[in-house]
Amino acid sequence: MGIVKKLLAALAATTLVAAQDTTFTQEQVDSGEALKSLSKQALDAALARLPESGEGCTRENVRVRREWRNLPAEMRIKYTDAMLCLQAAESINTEIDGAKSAYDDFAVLHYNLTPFVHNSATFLTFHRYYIHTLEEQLRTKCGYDGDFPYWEWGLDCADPQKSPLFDGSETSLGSDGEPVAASPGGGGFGGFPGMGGGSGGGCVMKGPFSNYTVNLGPSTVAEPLAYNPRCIKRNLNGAICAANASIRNTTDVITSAPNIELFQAIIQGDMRYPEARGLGMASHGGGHFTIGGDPGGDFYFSPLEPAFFQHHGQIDRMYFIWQNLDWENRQGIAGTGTMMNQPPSDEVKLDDLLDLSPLAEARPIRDLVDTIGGPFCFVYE
Ligand SMILES: *[C@@H]1O[C@H](CO)[C@@H](O)[C@H](O)[C@H]1NC(C)=O
Ligand SMILES: *[C@@H]1O[C@H](CO)[C@@H](O)[C@H](O)[C@H]1NC(C)=O
Ligand SMILES: *[C@@H]1O[C@H](CO)[C@@H](O)[C@H](O)[C@H]1NC(C)=O
Ligand SMILES: [Cu+2]
Repeated sequence: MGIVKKLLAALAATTLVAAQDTTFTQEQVDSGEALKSLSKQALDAALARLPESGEGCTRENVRVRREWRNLPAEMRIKYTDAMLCLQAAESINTEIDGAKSAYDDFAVLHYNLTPFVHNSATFLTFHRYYIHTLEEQLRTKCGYDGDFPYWEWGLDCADPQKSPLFDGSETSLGSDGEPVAASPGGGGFGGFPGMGGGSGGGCVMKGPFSNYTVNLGPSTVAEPLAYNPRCIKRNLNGAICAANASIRNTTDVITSAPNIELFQAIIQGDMRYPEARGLGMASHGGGHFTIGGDPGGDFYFSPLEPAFFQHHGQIDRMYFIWQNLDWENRQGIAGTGTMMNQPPSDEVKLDDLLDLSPLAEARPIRDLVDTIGGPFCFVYE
């Protein structure tokens, strides 16, 4: 080996070592360079656990989830077309008045499980399995053959209305809601008093979902599952995004959480933990209330907002990155089966079942902790 080649090899080796580093300067964090590095390290680590080819999930057939703006325009249109198709497909909840479509069935399931799958042991695995189930229906019922998109909120905090997700173009998920006077901060589920209002509040004006009818909810009415047709409202809020869903915030959650108990606490702002108590809505609520509106701001019915699945894609991506930065030690779960352990319930174990019937089969949670194991075969770019 020539001296130059030797030098280059030595350089490559040091770069590799440096790449495993999770300490960054503030500038690297705020520019997104740090998150890019963490994301790449996690992706490489996940791929390294896969066989090159053969049976099951491999490096050849693994699906790659991408940020919305990294999907080609025609793939984004295919995606929203498939969502519209699901919103027109038949419901299997024939006994439930408000469930008119296969898409509504997802809202019914989320409504029923909300008290058990938020601030509990199953928050991350439930939403992982839930999004995957929607993705499968988009493929099997509606012919979607593209990549599943997530939303990196932090790219859009400065001006959510100009976001490729919400600019109202045919390649977006539709526009902001029509501006209404004194729109309550956060909108939807109770609102959040004292918080600055968003820029919309009324019906979504333009884009693929401007004709979409929300069929059930909100959770604040006497019969939340009754048929209650209405427009989809949005109330985009860049201030909430900047306060809790910025690139820095996302990066900090990933680098600061030492174990699953604190990771899930910090990502949700679980008040029981001193480390999370000051975070308000934290990443999870921050992303939700950057969209806001009805049903987007409704704790129980937010999946009726199409962007829910890109928002929760980002939550799942954070989980994926965090796990794969230290895979050996990050396959566990923590907590009980009820929200904030109210009412008190048993510690959830990896062998316990997570039941998504009638939409997907009950699975041991053990099968759901790895995006390239059990029913899953995907990674995040
Ligand atoms: C919504 O419906 C109107 C009236 O039927 C139609 O002109 C318009 O193209 C539709 N918009 C979308 C985005 O589907
Ligand atoms: C989120 O990040 C912004 C800067 O992007 C910072 O001002 C804010 O304090 C952070 N919020 C939290 C909860 O750390
Ligand atoms: C955002 O995070 C801050 C802590 O920096 C917290 O005080 C505030 O309540 C959060 N805001 C929202 C809207 O959740
Ligand atoms: Cu949820």
